[in-house]
Amino acid sequence: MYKHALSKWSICWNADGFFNCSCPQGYKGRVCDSDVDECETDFHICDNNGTCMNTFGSYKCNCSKGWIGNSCENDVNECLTEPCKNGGVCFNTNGSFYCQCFVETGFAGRLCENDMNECLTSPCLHNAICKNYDGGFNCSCPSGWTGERCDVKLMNANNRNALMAELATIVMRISV
Ligand SMILES: [Ca+2]
Ligand SMILES: [Ca+2]
Repeated sequence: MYKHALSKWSICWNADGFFNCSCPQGYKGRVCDSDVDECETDFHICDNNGTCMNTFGSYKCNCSKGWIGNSCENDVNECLTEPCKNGGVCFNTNGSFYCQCFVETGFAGRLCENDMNECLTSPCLHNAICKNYDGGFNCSCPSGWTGERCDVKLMNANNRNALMAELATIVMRISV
């Protein structure tokens, strides 16, 4: 038995006029005192684009983002760290994750971290002025209009009468 620096043992035996050793994994050479450079082998040591680093008697994998494990074979569940902001829902995927943002919250972006500028879609009607803020927007309605998007006509005596006349016409049309 031959003892290695890393507490691994190789088995050596005598034969007629020579001896042989069976080396433990990671070592090579007549007396198993040389390192095997695992990174130079064709065998894919580090999965998922991990970078192989040779060490004496072994090797290490520096995993690319989203992967973990000795050979970078395991997916990181990023959702455990709750990366999605502002009520976004996290979905774990192999090697990555994504956030589903909800339009109603007024936030978008990879982590639902960016305020959506709703004013860019001209949500306010009747030439109302749109003002964007974090997580929402509001419309400053011109006179005669109200509602979240200035889509509701304010009633005054004149247009109330006009509406009644219009309704009367419709009722007459239906009843004929
Ligand atoms: Ca090695
Ligand atoms: Ca993942």
